[in-house]
Amino acid sequence: RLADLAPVTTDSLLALIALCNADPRTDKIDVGVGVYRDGEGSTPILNVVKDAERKLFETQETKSYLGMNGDARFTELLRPILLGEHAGDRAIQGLQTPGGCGALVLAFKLIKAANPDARVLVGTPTWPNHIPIIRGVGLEIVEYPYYDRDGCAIQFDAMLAALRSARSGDVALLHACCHNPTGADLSEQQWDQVVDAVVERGLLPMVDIAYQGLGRGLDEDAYGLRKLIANCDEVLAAQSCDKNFGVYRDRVGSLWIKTAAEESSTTAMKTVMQLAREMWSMPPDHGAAAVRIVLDDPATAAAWREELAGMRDRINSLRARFAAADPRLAFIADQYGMFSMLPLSKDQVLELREKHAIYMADSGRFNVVGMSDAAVDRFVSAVSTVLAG
Ligand code: PLP
Ligand code: TYF
Repeated sequence: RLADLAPVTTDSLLALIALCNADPRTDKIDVGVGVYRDGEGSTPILNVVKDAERKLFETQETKSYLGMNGDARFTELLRPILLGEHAGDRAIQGLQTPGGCGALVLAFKLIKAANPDARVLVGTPTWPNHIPIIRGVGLEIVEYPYYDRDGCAIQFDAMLAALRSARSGDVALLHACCHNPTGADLSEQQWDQVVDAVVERGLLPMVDIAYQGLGRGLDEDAYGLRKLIANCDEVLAAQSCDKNFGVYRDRVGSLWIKTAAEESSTTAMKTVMQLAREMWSMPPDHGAAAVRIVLDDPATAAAWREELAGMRDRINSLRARFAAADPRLAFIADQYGMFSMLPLSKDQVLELREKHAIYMADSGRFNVVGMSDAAVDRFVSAVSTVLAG
């Protein structure tokens, strides 16, 4: 019976939003969930997106069905942004999905359909949502060491050794940039070695790219993905526009598949559409339509790149500010994207919550761009106090 269902552990990041909302203290700081906040501490809609939505409202003539791959022009316009020099390769095909999450589920379902015995190699730590998504699809997970939180460093040799000892056909889940939850990204040189290991072992690379443009830049953040594409016959990429267009709740993303030939990619695409049909049939239109309108005009596309650079610059300037404020936070300046991980015990995280009204994940992960400019000093001083205690 439904009444006999076992209790579930909820998404701890989403639970943290509710916990912080319920705190009556007016100076509370929410550095839990990953949304960009500006100097005033709010998450505004990008100007280009607001304008595109107005245009959409005024010009859209129908809401009849688009078809299973969603807005094909949206994926076509994303192609050069994501793929760079590989944009013309028709053995790489993409389709619109409900957010990066939709792309991840589809990708793992596709893997399960092609090779039910494939194991997924997942760096530790990774984005907590990866685990239930992979398990939900029924694939086995094998962890590889990625980041030593207390040493504030990537465990690169151990990572490489783990990839080199994997089974041919295993899947290597890799974060393209702005690693969530650590902010610790591979250097280009390290990417080159990872690509070599993936090729040598015959692994299937599965790239999660949810923050393109928020780290070093649009092209720089796609370095690893493009290098994999250049060297591997088969590559999967789950892409999200939710962060770099600030359209989180509209659920905008895409899945990209490369196989050795256009024909087999088309078959893989058809398989993926069949899988989508079993879940949501077609992705929601609104957010992707707004993104398409922005990218379809060179002037608004350039304006988006500027707004994106503004978000990136704010992230990096806050990183520099944390690093300058306390030598124990110096590592934050060498990392990218919205997150870094503080070497705090769970008790220290709770102390920040209870004594200082600062809400971060139990893991010590915090959103570096989660607070207003005015709150930075209070945040740093609370963290320094707790670290010293
Ligand atoms: N992958 C990573 C690493 C993320 O941090 C996120 C964040 O939401 C996603 C995928 C999914 O993105 P979306 O919100 O578009 O589903
Ligand atoms: O890690 C984060 O905070 C973002 C947002 O189920 C997020 O990626 C968190 C949980 C979730 C979906 C998105």
